[in-house]
Amino acid sequence: MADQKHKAGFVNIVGNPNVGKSTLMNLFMKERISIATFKAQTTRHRIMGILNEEDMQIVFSDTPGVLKPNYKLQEEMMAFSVSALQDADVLLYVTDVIEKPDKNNDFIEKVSKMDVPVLVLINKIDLSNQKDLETLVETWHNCLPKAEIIPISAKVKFNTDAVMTRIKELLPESQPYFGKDQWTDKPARFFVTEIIREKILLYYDKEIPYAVEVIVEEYHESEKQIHIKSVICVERESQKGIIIGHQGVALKRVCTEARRTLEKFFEKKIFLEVFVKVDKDWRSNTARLKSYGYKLD
Ligand SMILES: Nc1nc2c(ncn2[C@@H]2O[C@H](COP(=O)(O)OP(=O)(O)OP(=O)(O)O)[C@@H](O)[C@H]2O)c(=O)[nH]1
Ligand SMILES: [Mg+2]
Repeated sequence: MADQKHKAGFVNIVGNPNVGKSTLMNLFMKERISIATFKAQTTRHRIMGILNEEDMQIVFSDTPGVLKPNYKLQEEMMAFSVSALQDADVLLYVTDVIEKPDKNNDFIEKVSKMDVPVLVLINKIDLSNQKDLETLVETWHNCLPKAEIIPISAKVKFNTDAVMTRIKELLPESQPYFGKDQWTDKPARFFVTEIIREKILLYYDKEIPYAVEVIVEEYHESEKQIHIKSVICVERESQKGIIIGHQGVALKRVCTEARRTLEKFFEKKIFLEVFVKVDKDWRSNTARLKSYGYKLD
């Protein structure tokens, strides 16, 4: 169909923590672009996944879950989420069957004032029943009357194809925003830091994952292998001990699991060195946050 016009646009995924935003983006992208774990506040950045077809380019943005900031890092995370309200062509407001619709009224108020199409995706319906779901749909309809409400399950892929079809219908006519061979806005090093952070979210409790930032100090890629030197930064000396663990066992597990995931992700042999360093109170330090990439340009 030679005369068919090209469609392109920003499809931004927002919502509260832990509702399944990253899981959904990965499903749409058919790729594990954004780390997803059972812990809230897994996503800290705005991460783009670019889906290219011959006549279409969908630029998905996964964003941090909306919360009331308690420290500077969370303020920067919220700036990423709010930025996704500003340039969306289609907004996916993700909620789930667990959270209460009145949890973040200020953000929902902003969403209600948007002129672009909004799809409210009620995720995790595999955990609900027909009766409760009907009530929830009704509640969301009252909350955001202009939005389309679609119950889904990212886990069992229920209704997610229908969401994709709807997104394609709603996408405006436009030339592509990125090269048609580009699939993300983030460099390879970013995915290294995220995969290591994913292991820390999975294997450490309480405050530890939230006090961690991962940086890549060296990244050398050749045809068959990648050599990486990375540093896990924590806020205090006591956290350094916990990350390393008795006789280094805990850190070794992080290294081994991260290397495995990285090898799958990059489809190359990975040599991974990981060090641990104290970067005192980095989460509250504006200059540090900027150097770690948490400031919007
Ligand atoms: N039962 C069920 N669990 C789901 C579904 N979708 C996602 N999850 C789980 O929900 C948890 C959170 O998923 P994420 O994708 O990390 O959620 P998120 O909204 O990106 O979370 P933040 O980045 O912290 O804001 C993970 O344990 C997922 O496996 C679903 O449809 N059903
Ligand atoms: Mg996420």
